[in-house]
Amino acid sequence: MNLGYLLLLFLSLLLQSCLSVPISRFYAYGESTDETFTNVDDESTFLNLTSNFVFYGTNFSTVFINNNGLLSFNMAVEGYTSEPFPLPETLIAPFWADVDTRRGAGTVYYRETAASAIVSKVAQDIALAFPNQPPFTAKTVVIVTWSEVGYYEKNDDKLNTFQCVLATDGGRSYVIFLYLDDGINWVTGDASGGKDGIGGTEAYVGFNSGGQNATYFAVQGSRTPAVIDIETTSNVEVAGLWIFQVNEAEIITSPIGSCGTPDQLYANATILSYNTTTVNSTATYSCENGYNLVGVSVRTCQSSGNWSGSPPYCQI
Ligand SMILES: *[C@@H]1O[C@H](CO)[C@@H](O)[C@H](O)[C@H]1NC(C)=O
Ligand SMILES: *[C@@H]1O[C@H](CO)[C@@H](O)[C@H](O)[C@H]1NC(C)=O
Ligand SMILES: *[C@@H]1O[C@H](CO)[C@@H](O)[C@H](O)[C@H]1NC(C)=O
Ligand SMILES: *[C@@H]1O[C@H](CO)[C@@H](O)[C@H](O)[C@H]1NC(C)=O
Ligand SMILES: *[C@@H]1O[C@H](CO)[C@@H](O)[C@H](O)[C@H]1NC(C)=O
Ligand SMILES: *[C@@H]1O[C@H](CO)[C@@H](O)[C@H](O)[C@H]1NC(C)=O
Ligand SMILES: *[C@@H]1O[C@H](CO)[C@@H](O)[C@H](O)[C@H]1NC(C)=O
Ligand SMILES: [Ca+2]
Ligand SMILES: [Ca+2]
Repeated sequence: MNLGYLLLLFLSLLLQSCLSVPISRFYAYGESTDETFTNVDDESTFLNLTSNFVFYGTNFSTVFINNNGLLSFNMAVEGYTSEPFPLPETLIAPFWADVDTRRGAGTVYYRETAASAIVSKVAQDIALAFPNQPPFTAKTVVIVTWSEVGYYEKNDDKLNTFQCVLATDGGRSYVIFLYLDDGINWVTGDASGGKDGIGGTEAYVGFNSGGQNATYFAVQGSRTPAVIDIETTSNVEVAGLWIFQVNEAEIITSPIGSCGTPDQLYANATILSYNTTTVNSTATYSCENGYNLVGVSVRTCQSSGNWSGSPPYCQI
């Protein structure tokens, strides 16, 4: 390893630590403003909305909040093991896995609001994610926060903190997922094949239109071990922040960071650099001196939202 490489590594770590989601980046939540949902396992509640939320082209007036990291329309969904989309239910999955808040392992906060501070924070986030769209003024915003939640069965040794924000002006609708810096520490419950919150069937992150021929959008890493690092990935170049437009027939991901952080499948081939995560960005991989790289050394962010090729590895 030479000095230039170490410097690059240091700078990229520094950059990453600045552009992450601390608790102060979350939308305001708490006992004084929100309804809470605590000391439960697979339960659900709902909010009747003051303004319809348009999702995959359909108006919904009620949103169900399911304890297991999942929102749904039409009905509550109590499934605790994530299933691969497409599914018949209409779903928004910030982190669908077996949350268990019994024994005081966390709280789920939720509320609907049109407070001006929230509406302007949403406007800023939408402007960040969709810089070419006209300004957005939400009529209503739903904020659901899973704060330091444990996992089935009654485990509190590892806790997750994440938030899901729904915003609509009656026409355009957006969903924002926020994952706390270092805030995702388990991905599976004991009844989903996991042990100590790891392994088994991991959490799913994405959107599902529902119905007979459902369309869906899965965030890369869903239902894989990689989902434990979701607080380090992004589609807007802020680690842990994901922003989507959801009212059209297809989910629209932010064009500013479409590929997310490039993946490093093998520990022995490290990512030397990547400029951005937008379309046409490049990620360069390298090996230590004396080793040869097997596979492509440069991957390009494609408009499909995937890095081209697959991660390389190193051999003597
Ligand atoms: C929510 O809306 C449904 C259907 O319109 C109604 O039956 C129910 O009473 C409402 N619940 C609350 C808490 O407002
Ligand atoms: C949804 O409701 C709005 C009014 O809130 C209406 O203008 C719009 O046409 C409806 N859209 C659909 C797809 O039903
Ligand atoms: C779903 O797709 C099948 C096969 O393409 C088709 O026969 C069916 O009519 C579709 N159903 C709906 C509700 O669109
Ligand atoms: C992008 O990668 C995902 C899996 O991570 C895969 O399901 C999808 O088909 C890929 N898309 C394209 C266009 O290659
Ligand atoms: C990416 O590069 C291709 C080929 O050079 C070009 O056609 C396309 O417009 C570029 N896309 C963006 C978003 O820059
Ligand atoms: C990233 O770097 C590559 C190679 O230098 C360059 O071709 C590409 O345009 C850059 N992309 C962005 C988005 O800066
Ligand atoms: C690097 O990792 C790959 C995949 O695990 C392995 O096949 C390869 O032998 C490793 N190379 C070295 C030099 O350890
Ligand atoms: Ca549960
Ligand atoms: Ca993590």
